[in-house]
Amino acid sequence: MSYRIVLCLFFLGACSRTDAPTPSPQTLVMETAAPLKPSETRCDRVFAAQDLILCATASTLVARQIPNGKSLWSLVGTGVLQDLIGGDFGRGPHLYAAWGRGRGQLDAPLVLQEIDAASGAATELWHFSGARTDVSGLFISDIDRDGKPELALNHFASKYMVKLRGWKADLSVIEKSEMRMATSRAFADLNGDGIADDIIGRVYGDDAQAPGDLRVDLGDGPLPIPTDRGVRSLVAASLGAEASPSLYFADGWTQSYAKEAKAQVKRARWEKDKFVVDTVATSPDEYTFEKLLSFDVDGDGRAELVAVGNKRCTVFTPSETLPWKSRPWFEDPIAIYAGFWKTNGKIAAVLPGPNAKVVFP
Ligand SMILES: [Ca+2]
Ligand SMILES: [Ca+2]
Repeated sequence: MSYRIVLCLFFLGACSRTDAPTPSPQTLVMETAAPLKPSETRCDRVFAAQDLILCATASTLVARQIPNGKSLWSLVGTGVLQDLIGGDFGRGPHLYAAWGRGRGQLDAPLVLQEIDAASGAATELWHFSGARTDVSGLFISDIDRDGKPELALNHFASKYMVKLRGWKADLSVIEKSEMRMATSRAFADLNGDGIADDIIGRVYGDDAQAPGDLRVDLGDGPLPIPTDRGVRSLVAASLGAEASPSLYFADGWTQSYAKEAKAQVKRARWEKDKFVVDTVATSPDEYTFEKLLSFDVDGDGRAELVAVGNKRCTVFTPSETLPWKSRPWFEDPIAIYAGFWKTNGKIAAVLPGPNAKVVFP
């Protein structure tokens, strides 16, 4: 059995393509002086946060220290680890882990934990038992336009409905309304007024046949951004000569994706008083980009666009000329589960699994 199949069984639901949750677009790039050893990432999923390599296998999370790989602590959660980030939203730096359903654990609750990175001591922030306990985004952003960051969890509240729930530093809760299949969510200041705007991408629309869509709330209610079909992933980033972030999104998702969809990245850029949309990147043979990231891959001081497609991970170099030039980074069916580290001044992609490997661009 291929690892992809095993992994799909493990993350039952996470690989069911028709209604799959989009993985969180946020991947932290950590700095480390020592090279990483693949043996340190032989697990189901790997995450980078707070100078730690965090490896999850079933319900167990192991934290190892960079650079010596020494096991620091481990903890046992519920179900499987669906997402993990490091950050500070006014409570000091912590790790935040979201556990949900998985293989053999279809009834597992969704549990959000705040973890002390030094000791592994975990505090439960929230607990939810629903029909579908899948996470489709965990991040720290200003989600209520008050200029202060919140911790935000985008999660399935039922089979098709997705809800964003946020916590302020005092743990008071912000609940946003549910939307069908709103699997991509981000907050970034797209119109340059200094306030983070609410970005919602959907793989499907309001019923089984309706295509997905994209909208941005600049503070005056949702503004539609034209798409061909459903949006599979997105990232807000300032690339090339951009002074403020544009929205980059993988357009074209459809129910018969293998036949009809073509992987493409579009850019929605705010110009004066409207969004202008261009296609900046395409793949010759993939049907979608499942994850979009932005960081400086080659160390030239400028961020590139990193697109994880259904076959490979590709680096696109921003330019005024469209489409952007691309170069493949690595080909792997589990590319979606890669973590990215900076080691000896170079970025490395780290792949988990029985054939764990470290790949430089
Ligand atoms: Ca806020
Ligand atoms: Ca704004």
